[in-house]
Amino acid sequence: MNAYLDISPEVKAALEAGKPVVALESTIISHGMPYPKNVETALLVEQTIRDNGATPATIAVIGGRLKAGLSREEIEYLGKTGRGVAKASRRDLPALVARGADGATTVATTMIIAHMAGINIFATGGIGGVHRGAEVTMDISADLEELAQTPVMVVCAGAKSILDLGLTLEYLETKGVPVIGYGTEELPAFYTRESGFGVDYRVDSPEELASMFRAQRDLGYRGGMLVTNPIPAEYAMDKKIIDAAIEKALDEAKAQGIHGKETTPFLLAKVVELTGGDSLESNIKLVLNNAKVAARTANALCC
Ligand code: PSU
Ligand code: MN
Repeated sequence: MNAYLDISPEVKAALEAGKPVVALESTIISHGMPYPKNVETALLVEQTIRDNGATPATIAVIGGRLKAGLSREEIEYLGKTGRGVAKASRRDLPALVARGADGATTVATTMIIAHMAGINIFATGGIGGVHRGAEVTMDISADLEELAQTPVMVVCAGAKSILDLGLTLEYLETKGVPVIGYGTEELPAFYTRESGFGVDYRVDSPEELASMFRAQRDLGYRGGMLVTNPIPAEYAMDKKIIDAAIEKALDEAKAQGIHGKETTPFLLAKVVELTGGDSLESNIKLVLNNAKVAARTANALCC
């Protein structure tokens, strides 16, 4: 086992017994949602994983240690500190470990640590991708490269249209990452069920997801698989409202010269502010829905 990795007793017991475990990220807690909803949601997501027969392993860096499985206090700390905690993507881990610092893990880093711990499935809200205007800024999330090289299945609700969804799909195609629609042929756009872009394959059951992932492993691929699970219709947002908020958030980011790792957290917070919290409720519901699918797939994968 990696010398920097701490697996919580509960997660360790589950892994040793060959029981299903689902990884969860922590940037969604610190940078993706406001306090206290972020902490409430993180705990509710863990409960949803348990209710669906798997063990949750929320991942973060605490005091330079890579943690798979957090205590309630650690989740509370990340949620309360919010954007005061470093957002840790792949390039940040060496510094955080060497300095004994704390970090909230993005999709990329959560995949890295999950894989180190022997966890092969991970549930979240949305992934990072190719930003709008990336042909000039070259702002492409490290999440996409991680999907190309780390063998973890990521269950999300697609990507927010703060990103260029078409270019994000092109990038994933180039990198050989299968993009699966869960019960849909269309890529979901996080707050809405439709995006106008197709997925590579539609899959309708956790068992079928498990068999595709198994086949990918058996073929000797290095990379992961992206499962996109649409938000339940009753919680989906009005496309016009969310599109207007996203356009406004993008304009403000541009006006304020926001760039680099600040871009995504800035846009996420602005969208919540502009929609008066409606988008936050949708966000919470879709994460819970992804947790359920991931837990069921973890069961199908291991047993
Ligand atoms: N998209 C969301 N919610 C989030 C994120 C993205 O809808 O919380 C977070 C995730 O942790 C994701 C990260 O991995 O932002 C991507 O950041 P960047 O674009 O800087 O790679
Ligand atoms: Mn970026």
